[in-house]
Amino acid sequence: MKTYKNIIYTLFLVAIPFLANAQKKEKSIATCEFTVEGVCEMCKERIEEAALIRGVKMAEWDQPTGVLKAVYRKDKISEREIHEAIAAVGHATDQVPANEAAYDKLPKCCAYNDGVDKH
Ligand SMILES: [Cu+2]
Repeated sequence: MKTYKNIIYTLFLVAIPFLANAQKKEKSIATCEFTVEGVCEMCKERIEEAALIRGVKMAEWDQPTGVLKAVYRKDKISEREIHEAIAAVGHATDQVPANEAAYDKLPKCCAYNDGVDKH
């Protein structure tokens, strides 16, 4: 009977750090929403791919509204870094202007600054 109690006690002690860790992870999850310039399905793929840097769990860009929603670990990265990663591939966000060289390399249908119609 004593052994049994010891086992339970040991399991309990082992479980504490796991639970504490799980809670910490939970707290560090953040979501953000911001506007990203883009036009088409290709933009969507490019933007979402760029947004998925280390620490980003989920990124979804809504084509009609241009709003990007992201879920990320705020203990690993900041929202600003997501903006910068997207701007680096040529898509301006509401905080970071697009990298011009990358923008110039975008396919014509994605050149959101050059008066393309949304399609
Ligand atoms: Cu495009």
